[in-house]
Amino acid sequence: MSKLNILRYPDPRLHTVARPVAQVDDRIRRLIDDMFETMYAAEGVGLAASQVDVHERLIVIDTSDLRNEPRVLINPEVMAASEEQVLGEEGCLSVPTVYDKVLRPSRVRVRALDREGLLVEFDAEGLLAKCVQHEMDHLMGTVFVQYLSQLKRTRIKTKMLKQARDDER
Ligand code: GNR
Ligand code: NI
Repeated sequence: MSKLNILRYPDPRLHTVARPVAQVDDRIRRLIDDMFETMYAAEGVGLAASQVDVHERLIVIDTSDLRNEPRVLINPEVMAASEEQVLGEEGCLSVPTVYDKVLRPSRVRVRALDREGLLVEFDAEGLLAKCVQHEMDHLMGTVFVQYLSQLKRTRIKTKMLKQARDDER
């Protein structure tokens, strides 16, 4: 297994639209293992393949407290979303140190393939619902800061570019 490099906003590659996974094979399962290693090392609750510069529709998630409930979503689809929306705090491993509120449906029904290529369908609410929607946005090339005001986004870009410069020293 290997830990992968996570792209940082405003890297333009984060805005690539991912294509469906054609075949759930050993190559995809190796990528899944590497993504879990990367996500757990970074202490995130989810990671989209887009964030590690692989533009295929694949997400790993673990929203459990004990970090022992890995969940794989391949070619995920939202089958239904609640009318009710909630404002929830979000963060992103591609935008470290930035947290802000985003308005999203409070519950979603999701259909996807698992690591064996089998169809799974489940209802998500709370942190899992936020996380699934946040990760599916990544697959569409959207980073949560795009929902914030232009002023906030400009400030975030400046902060990220400064952080990247400081990291190089
Ligand atoms: O670790 C993460 N926490 C989080 C908190 C609220 C809503 C979404 C997330 S996902 C994020 C990891 C990440 O960047 N996934 O793309
Ligand atoms: Ni993210």
